[in-house]
Amino acid sequence: MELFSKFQRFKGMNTKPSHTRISKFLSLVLRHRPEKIGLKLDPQGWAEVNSLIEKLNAHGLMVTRKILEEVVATNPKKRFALNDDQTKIRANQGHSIQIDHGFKPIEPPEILYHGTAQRFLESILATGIQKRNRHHVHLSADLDTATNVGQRHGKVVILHVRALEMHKAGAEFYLSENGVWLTDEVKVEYIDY
Ligand code: HQG
Repeated sequence: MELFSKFQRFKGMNTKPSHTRISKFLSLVLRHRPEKIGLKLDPQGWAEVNSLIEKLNAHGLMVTRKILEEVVATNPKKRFALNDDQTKIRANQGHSIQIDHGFKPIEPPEILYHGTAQRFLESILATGIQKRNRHHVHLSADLDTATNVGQRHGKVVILHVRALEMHKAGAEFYLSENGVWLTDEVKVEYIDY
């Protein structure tokens, strides 16, 4: 048995995928390409848990309900949510497919932060912070989170966004379930750094 599992690892046929691998694949199918495994999302982005597990398994990612619940509960960025009766799952934010998040507009704090790479600075200071491939521009209430987000792209620079002033001038802000502040765009005049 042990030999068999070693052999499987050797062949790259890992029967017990890591939480990170499952999380990355969940991000792909719940945010971007549900059709990759034939999954259907409802207009609010929810998938049936039973159907998701069945389709993940059919595509070679061996996931049980218990493991799925662990991945949702322990995900460091709370990327996924289960509904109240645990029958449905969705990504909290970060979709590229069109879904109705049901986010309610809410007043932001005075300052929000955006971590980005220095190489983007010139372009951002010319055209503002744009949502690019996402549905919203992502902002953080704290510097640590903004730093982590920015570091993904290279040498980090933290931009200070005068969010409350933007809001008073008519911009909508939303707060996702995992604490990410979202808005449509940030114009240059609201950025300090
Ligand atoms: C930059 C992760 C040039 C923008 C994180 C960013 C976050 C511009 C990059 C979430 C620009 C887009 C989002 C302009 C914006 N010119 N560059 N005019 N406007 N940019 O990854 O905010 O792992 O799409 O500064 O934790 O880095 O997905 O956005 O550097 O919450 O759960 O274009 O992604 O969460 O990069 O990160 P991204 P982001 P997940």
